[in-house]
Amino acid sequence: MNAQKLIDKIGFNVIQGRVTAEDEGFDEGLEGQPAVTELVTRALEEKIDPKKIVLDALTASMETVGEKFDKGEYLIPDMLASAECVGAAMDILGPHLVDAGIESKGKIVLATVKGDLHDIGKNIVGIMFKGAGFEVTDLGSDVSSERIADELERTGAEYLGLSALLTTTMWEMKEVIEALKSAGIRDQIRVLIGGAPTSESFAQEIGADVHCRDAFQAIDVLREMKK
Ligand code: B1M
Repeated sequence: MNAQKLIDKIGFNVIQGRVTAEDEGFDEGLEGQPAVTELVTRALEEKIDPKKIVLDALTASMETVGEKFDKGEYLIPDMLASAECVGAAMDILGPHLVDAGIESKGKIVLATVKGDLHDIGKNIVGIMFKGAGFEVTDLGSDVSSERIADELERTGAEYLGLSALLTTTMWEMKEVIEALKSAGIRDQIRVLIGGAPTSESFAQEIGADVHCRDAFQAIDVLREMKK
């Protein structure tokens, strides 16, 4: 199978919510056919760039899942099944995204903001940061601004990565920045933000340091900041 076909097949199976060959999937008649786990393993064996798998297969297919949810074709459990596929794929891909030295390159706290349960993108970012040698404290999702400020003080981290996927919760990022100001630590922390509804202009508007389009750009940004 050529590389593009394999990428397309991985994406198709994420949309179908099929982690392994035993899974039925959204459509009928797929049971027994290779699914995300088998296909991602094969893609690595065939030396397909893990970055291509993350962006062109996993991220792109989650866009389609979102569109299907918008149109009412998919319900919450269908989105969750696809989310599980991305998690399973990242378990396999994680070690292949590592280029770490032994020495820590710095500390970063990561969180999806309060009211927001979307954690797939943030988890990918976390895997990438760890792989690049940063010490990551991942606070999970639905995290309050107070807790984020406390954890930054506790860990002494110099970077904060915030994620939001909802147009309603993205404004929580501003609350976090205000909380850092109140705690008197804003000047010591570089704030990176990401998530589908966020943008460069939004980052400027709320006083964040930088917007990251995806996990790979986030790594470039962090490395650039270290120089
Ligand atoms: Co929801 N959801 N969801 N959802 N969901 C979206 C976001 C939505 C766009 C779908 C749609 O309608 N088209 C829509 C938001 C609409 C809006 O706000 N305008 C939506 C909605 C409406 C909802 C609910 C309100 C549905 C409901 O209950 N009626 C509800 C809200 C729950 C809540 O949070 N309070 C809800 C729930 C869920 C599930 C729980 C079922 C599930 C999440 C499971 C999970 O995360 N564990 C889910 C999912 C899976 C999605 C979609 C389909 C996929 C999101 C995703 O994982 N994308 C999503 C549709 C979409 O995004 N197109 C959708 C893949 C991921 C790799 O990309 O997260 O963008 P992303 O991360 C990228 C970059 O953005 C960047 O790097 C990542 C990797 O490259 N990045 C960062 C992200 N964070 C970063 C942080 C950084 C740097 C870069 O810091 C340094």
